[in-house]
Amino acid sequence: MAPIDYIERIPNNVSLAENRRLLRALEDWQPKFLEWWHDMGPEGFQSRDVYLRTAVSVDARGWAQFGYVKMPEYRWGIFLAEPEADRRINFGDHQGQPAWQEVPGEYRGTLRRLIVTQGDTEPASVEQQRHLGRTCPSLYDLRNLFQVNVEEGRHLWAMVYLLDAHFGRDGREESEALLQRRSGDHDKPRILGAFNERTPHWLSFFMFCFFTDRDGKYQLASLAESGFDPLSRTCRFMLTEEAHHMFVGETGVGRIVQRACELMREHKTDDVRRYGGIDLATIQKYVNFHCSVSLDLFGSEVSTNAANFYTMGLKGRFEETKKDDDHRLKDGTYPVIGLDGEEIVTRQEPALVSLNERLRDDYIVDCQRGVNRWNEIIKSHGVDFTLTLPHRAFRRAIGAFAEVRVSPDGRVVSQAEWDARHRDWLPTEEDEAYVASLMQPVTERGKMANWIAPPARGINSQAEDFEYVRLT
Ligand code: BYC
Repeated sequence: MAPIDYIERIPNNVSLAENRRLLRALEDWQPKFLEWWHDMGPEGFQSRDVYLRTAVSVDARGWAQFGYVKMPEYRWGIFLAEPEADRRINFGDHQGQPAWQEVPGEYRGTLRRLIVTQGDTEPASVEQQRHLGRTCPSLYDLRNLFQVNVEEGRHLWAMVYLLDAHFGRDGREESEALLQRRSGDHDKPRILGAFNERTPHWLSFFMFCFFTDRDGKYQLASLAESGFDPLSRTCRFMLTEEAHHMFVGETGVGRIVQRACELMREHKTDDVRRYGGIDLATIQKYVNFHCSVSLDLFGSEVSTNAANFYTMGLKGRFEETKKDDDHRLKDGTYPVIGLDGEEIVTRQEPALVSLNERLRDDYIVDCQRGVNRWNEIIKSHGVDFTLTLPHRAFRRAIGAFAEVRVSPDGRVVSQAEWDARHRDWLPTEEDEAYVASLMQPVTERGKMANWIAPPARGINSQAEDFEYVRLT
């Protein structure tokens, strides 16, 4: 077990005190991070006590210590999972060689770009969610939002550590740039598409946590396989925190679905908007939107970038070491969907260039499991409605389907049909205005907004009326 040193200004389990140069670089970055947090982090609430979980060690039990913390005083730090003795590179051209403890010179630029792309998403999500506190449906949800936010902040620290520790001056410049780009900014946007979208209300927040954080899970799991050991250990620890974010998303949407069903039964109608609920048809449109945006985050179906990341030993497959093949993939093929004129067809492509699509497959299976659980809730209320994931080609901006219009059930459609139907498939301005109209803050202990059911249990087994955020 590696205890975390909380005596240092930057809590860590990487013996920071012994590395004066790195310590100086991070101490130089810390006030800039705090400035960014004040400017771009959660609006309001910065001086409030929030019941947060803080990591105190990186073993199975130690990363969950609960207590009241003011967000700017959260102990953001640098925690790597325990090293594995004699770890090897498990795939690609360097398979079998000892894992790298230092950046391999020939892959420096590629590795840096991967770390920067990952790092950029973390502050981006905090920026996207910064106004949500004002309209929280309950203190329970407000606390969960802030937990997610501080942990995304810590994930930024995790990537900045790698940049500062291993990439010298370039790394320090990239660390600064991570604080300078802004989600949705015309001139200096965040790197990946989904992180420039708005998260204007809590329905989109829960969908983001379900769909977009789950991309985080799959990308981090692939980077956790990296032959560059510090990246692997960093991502392994980040994954423990990521699980809570997906829990927030899945249970958040599940509670909205539950409330819709309750209102449908109570009032014997599908039109729960009349009673202040979010109807299932509207929820389906948000599923379509957030799923398609998140599918883009896996990149093109056929990608030489992905092949190179793999061959170089920098980014593996999901659960690489559990797979029973040669871990080089020079000969195999993989089924990838693409376009043949107006038809969507499956082709066998070389396995190496198909790695983005393979990861997207793993992701879709995982999303479907969550959607099935939402459908169980619907079924348990005797309601005849099934939520579905949109076809993977629906509304894509990256990859083979970027130039065509595809319906949620996977038909290539004409522009005329798209124009006639897209309002049935995606949230309209009216839907947005309706959902926004529901966003009135509820901050009394134990109370819940009318459009969402209460959680099944409290955080850390706290009572229903627990004061998760002290507002006075
Ligand atoms: N938007 O070969 P291609 C998370 C670019 S989420 C904009 O298709 P590649 C989190 C691409 O960069 C996880 N641009 O794709 C969740 C490339 O640019 P260049 C984040 C895009 O490179 C919630 C070009 O298009 N982590 O942690 O195989 C809250 C052609 O690229 C997009 C990572 O993503 C897009 N969607 O794969 C908080 C892991 N997609 O080279 C946090 C690191 C592609 O032509 N990143 N492009 O300039 C990667 O592994 C890869 O960069 C990608 C793209 C999977 C993203």
